[in-house]
Amino acid sequence: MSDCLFCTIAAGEISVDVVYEDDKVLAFRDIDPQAPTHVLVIPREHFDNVSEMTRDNPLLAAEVLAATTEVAQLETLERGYRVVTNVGTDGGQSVRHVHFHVLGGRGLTWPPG
Ligand code: DGP
Repeated sequence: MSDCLFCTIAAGEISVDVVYEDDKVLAFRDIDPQAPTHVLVIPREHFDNVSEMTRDNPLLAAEVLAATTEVAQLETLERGYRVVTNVGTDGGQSVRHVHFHVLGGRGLTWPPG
C-alpha cells in the first residue's frame, strides 16, 4: 500500500535500525522505545492487523511470530520479554500495518494502561 508507513519502511525507502530480516519479515527498532529493547516485527506484505493476517495467511503469521523469538535471542532477552500487537482504536494501534512489539531489557509491569 503506497500510503502505508510500514510498507514504505519494508521497501527500504525510510531508514530504520534493522535487527533481523528475511524475504518475508523485517524487524527494526521502534522510533519511541518503551524499554531498553523495543523492536517492531512486521511482515513485508501488508495486512491491517493480526486478525487479517491470520485469516488470510496463517503460515506467514507463524513466520512473523517465529521472528519475534529470533529477535529475543538476538537481543539476549534471556530474563524474559513481552510480545504485543495492538488492534484498532481501542487497542491503541497507531500504524495500520500489522506489527508485533518485542519489549525487554527491564521488568515490565501488568496490566497495561
Ligand atoms: P502501535 O501504536 O501499536 O501502532 O505502534 C506503532 C509503533 O510504531 C510506535 O511504537 C512507534 C513506531 N513508529 C512509528 N513511526 C515510526 C518510524 O517511522 N520508524 C520507526 N522505527 N518506528 C516508528
